[in-house]
Amino acid sequence: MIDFELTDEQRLIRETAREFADREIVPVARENDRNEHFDLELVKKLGDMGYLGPIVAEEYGGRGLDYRTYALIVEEVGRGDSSARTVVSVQTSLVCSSIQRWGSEEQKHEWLPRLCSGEILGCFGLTEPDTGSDAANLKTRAEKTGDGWRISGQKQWISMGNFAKVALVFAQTDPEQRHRGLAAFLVPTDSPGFSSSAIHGKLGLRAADTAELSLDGVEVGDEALLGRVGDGFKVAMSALDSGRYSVAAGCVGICQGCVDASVEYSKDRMQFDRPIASFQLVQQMIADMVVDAEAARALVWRAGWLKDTGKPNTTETSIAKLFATEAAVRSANTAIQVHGGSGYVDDYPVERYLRDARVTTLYEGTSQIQKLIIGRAATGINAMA
Ligand code: COS
Repeated sequence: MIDFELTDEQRLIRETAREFADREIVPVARENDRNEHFDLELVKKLGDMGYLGPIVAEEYGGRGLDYRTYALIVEEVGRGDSSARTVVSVQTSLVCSSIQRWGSEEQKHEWLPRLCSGEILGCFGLTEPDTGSDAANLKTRAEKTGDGWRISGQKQWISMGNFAKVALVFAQTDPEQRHRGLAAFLVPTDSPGFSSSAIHGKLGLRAADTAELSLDGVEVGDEALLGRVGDGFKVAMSALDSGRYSVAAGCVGICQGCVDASVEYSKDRMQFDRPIASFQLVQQMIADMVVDAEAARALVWRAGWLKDTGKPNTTETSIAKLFATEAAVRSANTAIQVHGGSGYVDDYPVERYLRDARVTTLYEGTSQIQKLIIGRAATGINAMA
């Protein structure tokens, strides 16, 4: 049975993450956002805390935590700053969890300890300029050479792509086989033919690095293959089962941050000789945010419980991701309303919450893709076929 009571260890980990976020993330979030600064000092601190691979087994340098405990950490980091949360999510859920699940012993020992400590960063190269929702239809090609592979193609919207030392690259080996021809490769980013360029002008996540990757005849050995040829789509989908969960947990943090900021502001702000928190219409906005935060958290914990108990969870993860990301956008918008004009400038975190939340209904599967996954499970009919 699902149990909402946290263990003593979970409570301690949550409290530690909360203090860490308040001490190390919140004070630098505004300047990093203003300056589009990818904060490597903060990345190092995240690594020192063990937040860059908490669900990885201890023998590979992780903390061996379960998914529910992971969500507690991600929520607190997400409350602090979604750009920092992106580092945790990409490194842990998209890169480390893929290597842990699909990698050989050699690959796990080669990459996981350095990724978990934050010594190096990884990135996840699935999306392409012409391939987003229809992930199986990607154009990057991997051709067999004598003792390895030659990879060519473009990847788009890749978080941490300018800083990563290893890129998990998805490529087609045989277009006739469609998704069953895909393969996943662990590509060192200093390989000849590999280059990246930064994407600027984003609405939010300005302190997160986002890149376009170019692979021009990049040569890798057979040992770079993660899983077998043909496993690539499953590697990607299983990574997204973890990644969507992490995004959802981060959005719980945004929802909670909106509640906290709005409660504090509305109790201080006086109008008509009383704090605006005493007005019913303001309390209604706060109540809506509280309900969103609580419901999103419950859905995330339910998905985490399914993962921890080894039960199927793709649909439940999509439900949590859909609800939590939409709730974060809604709550951030409402929180600005509570703050009035003050909410429109970056003296308070709420305008950044809105800008940062907005991408979460787009990436790692749009809200529409999540609905199609949920709709397919409900009806038994695949609207994407
Ligand atoms: N874990 C492991 N394997 C999975 C899986 C999962 N969560 N989900 C599907 N698979 C497997 C299926 O079992 C099937 O295997 P077989 O080839 O052996 O039959 C295969 O993958 C294809 O399954 P299916 O045709 O049902 O595909 P899906 O419906 O799962 O995928 C969508 C289609 C549109 C849902 C998928 O492409 C998707 O999620 N798109 C969005 C991509 C995305 O999120 N992009 C953002 C990238 S990160 S910014």
